[in-house]
Amino acid sequence: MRSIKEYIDLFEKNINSFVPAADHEQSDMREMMLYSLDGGGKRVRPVLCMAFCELCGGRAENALRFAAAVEFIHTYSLIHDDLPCMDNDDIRRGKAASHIRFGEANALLAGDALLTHAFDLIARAAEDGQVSASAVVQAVAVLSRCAGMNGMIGGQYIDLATEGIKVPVDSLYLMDLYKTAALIKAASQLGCIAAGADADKIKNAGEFADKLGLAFQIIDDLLDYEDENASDKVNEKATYPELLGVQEARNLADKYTEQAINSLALFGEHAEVISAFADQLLHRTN
Ligand code: GRG
Repeated sequence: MRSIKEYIDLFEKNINSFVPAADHEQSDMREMMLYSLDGGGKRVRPVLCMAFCELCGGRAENALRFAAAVEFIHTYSLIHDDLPCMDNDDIRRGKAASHIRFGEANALLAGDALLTHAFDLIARAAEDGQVSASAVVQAVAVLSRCAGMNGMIGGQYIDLATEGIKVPVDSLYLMDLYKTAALIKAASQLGCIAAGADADKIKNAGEFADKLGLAFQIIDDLLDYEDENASDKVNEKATYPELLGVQEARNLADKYTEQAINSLALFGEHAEVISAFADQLLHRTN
């Protein structure tokens, strides 16, 4: 197993090569896609994808296209999430959001292009012989479900539908399981799939990711809670610190992280790279 930094370095070295060159005059699209992909993200999902691949006996290099596919979908979701019709944020990863830099219509298209190209990347992983054709079919099924109506998009729908409403914690749990944990689950499971892992390992990776995703969203809420200008406040969103108070919310994030780590038992001692990463995300400051 490599270190987290080594996974990030491997990913950063390859990410640009995964953005398609334009066939004709729409070449600005490549720049728009790169602008958002390059923006200093933590690369949580690619790290998990590559680490789970190695944990299941595969090579991180063979999971790179799957890892990029998930990061492309994550990046599209951030571009669309920032649009005025969604969370209406002007800044993303410390720089102008895509729609501020390129205009709303172009931001919408850059997001669409990232989403669509994610599936091209997955298909090409088999063409290059990095993974088997059956792994590609499995990966498409997992990623499209996790990113779609019963995954990330469904969670975003609940998020928008409940703006201004003081929902119970149970609803928040469900919303975050869809909105945030689903894509983290796809990343973890795609790593296992790239390595040709069995159904038990894929299932356990999913259980880990559900809990990690919930803890991740609670920390995201806590970090936002300390930021006066955060869109959650402006949009009157219910969050864990709003509903439970800061300490209770933190305790819950601790509890979910512990549960996530416990669900790695099946993977043996090498899983400690992923446990340490979960712990690092629990204590992050951005
Ligand atoms: C289809 C118009 C349209 C919109 C879809 C799907 C969607 C909008 C939004 C997805 C919901 C979303 C943005 C969830 C937030 C999850 C989350 C905590 C994101 C931040 O992830 P990090 O911290 O970001 O990993 P970095 O910048 O580090 O990559």
